[in-house]
Amino acid sequence: MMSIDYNENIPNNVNLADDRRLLRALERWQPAYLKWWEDMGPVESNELSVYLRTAISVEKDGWANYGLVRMPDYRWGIFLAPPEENRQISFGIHKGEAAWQSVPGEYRSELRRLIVTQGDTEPASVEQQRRLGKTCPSLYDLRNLFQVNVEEGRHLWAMVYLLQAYFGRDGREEADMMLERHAGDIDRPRILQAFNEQTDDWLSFFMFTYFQDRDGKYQLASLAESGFDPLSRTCRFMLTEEAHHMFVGETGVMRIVQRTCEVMKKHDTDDVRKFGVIDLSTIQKWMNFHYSVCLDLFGQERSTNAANYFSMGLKGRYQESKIDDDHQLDGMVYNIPAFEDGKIVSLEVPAITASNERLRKDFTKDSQRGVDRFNKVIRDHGIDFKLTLPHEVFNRGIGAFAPVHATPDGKVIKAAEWEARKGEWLPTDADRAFVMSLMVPIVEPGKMAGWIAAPRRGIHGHPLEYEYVQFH
Ligand code: BYC
Ligand code: FE
Ligand code: FE
Repeated sequence: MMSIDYNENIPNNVNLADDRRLLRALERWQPAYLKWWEDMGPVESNELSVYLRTAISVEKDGWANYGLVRMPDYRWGIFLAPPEENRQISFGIHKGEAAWQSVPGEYRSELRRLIVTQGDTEPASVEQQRRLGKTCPSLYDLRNLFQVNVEEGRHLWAMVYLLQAYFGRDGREEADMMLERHAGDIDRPRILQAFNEQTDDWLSFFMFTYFQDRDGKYQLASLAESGFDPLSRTCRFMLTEEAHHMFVGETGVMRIVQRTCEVMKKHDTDDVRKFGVIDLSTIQKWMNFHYSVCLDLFGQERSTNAANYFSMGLKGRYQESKIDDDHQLDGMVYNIPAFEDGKIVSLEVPAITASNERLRKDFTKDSQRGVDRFNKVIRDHGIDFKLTLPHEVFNRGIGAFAPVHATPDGKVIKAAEWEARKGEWLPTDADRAFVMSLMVPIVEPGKMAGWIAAPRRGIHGHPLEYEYVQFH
């Protein structure tokens, strides 16, 4: 029998070599993962060599490792941020106690559920993006797509490590199921709805990495506060990768806006589809869709699950330690939006039940910052148009507004008007067909598709003309 040296194949800083039980579990899981990558990962990518960044350590220069890699040979590893000495639980009823180094028995199922939900999103995103490589706007973008994909694959490894190392048999079963649910599968869909949506064009990809990976940032940051120390350390390292995903999203949307504005100025019109670029109102529709779908990812405004996660010390608030309060929320209140008697109202509820809503607000503030930068590009071209995040009541599937129809500026409307007008606000089949019509692959080094501006600079000091992906 061929045995694989996992110390070679799975770079790690968790002493895998000393834990034979865990090694065997990962040994069983790895071929299934690779099979999943082949079946459900980036289509026809196995023979490509991609200029990838690989984490080789958690130290500052651990990211300095760049090189051409065949993606199936990517060294998916297990990295935890270095332990913080004498770390204490910083919130909830166990505040001040030593952080847990093993699973607290009484919270086992809640903890497992959080890890499974987090883990499920990672391969889901790879599945959603799997066809994009066929229509890349440039080699630079193709490389960035694949960089994001391999890192999401690694995030799955990170959660699978936690399940297999700390949850025994049911953890191993959950690890297997991560590869059995699939994005958009009717019978076995991914857990959260946004991870079942289609991401077939590059405008969707950039909106996804702008908004949906930002949900990732906020959820991971909350889990990084966890009293379960291995989860905290895992998430802290994952966050270093998340920053790049959001960079890809923000600069991607920015470059599309830039190109559209240039063409609008050149031809002095906002009717630019005929020039092969994406008009600003179409970009707005994509934004309306992706932002509203991502708001759903934060769960109900008022949630007993969230209250439990907080009081148990499993999932904190964003930057918990920087918040100036008792970190137990005794007697504290928080205002959440609600829908009562046909009107949007504000309800005061116990703060501990409102942490989903609070995190959603943090996300919205952060999302707005980049939108302001997109609008600056538009303004700098002397164009009178502003991209806006739709109102929180718009197009919601989870929470108080799920049963309500509303316009992007938050006016509640009847179902009939919604049906008649939703095509003004959300991508229609015709819009999707138009955007898809622009998606023709550009694979000549240094060349860009006509609907997107070139990035300011290349990757890791290389010029834009560098062959970031090599075809054999
Ligand atoms: N879709 O009490 P509630 C990322 C369910 S992204 C479907 O409010 P809770 C990434 C809910 O399960 C970050 N169902 O729920 C990004 C519950 O079901 P039960 C992912 C939903 O638990 C890009 C019921 O509705 N990480 O990493 O407070 C690329 C009541 O809801 C949804 C996490 O999400 C939904 N959207 O909040 C790659 C962190 N929302 O109990 C990767 C872990 C709710 O009635 N997850 N439901 O059967 C959590 O913290 C929580 O599960 C949630 C939901 C915040 C998601
Ligand atoms: Fe991720
Ligand atoms: Fe990500």
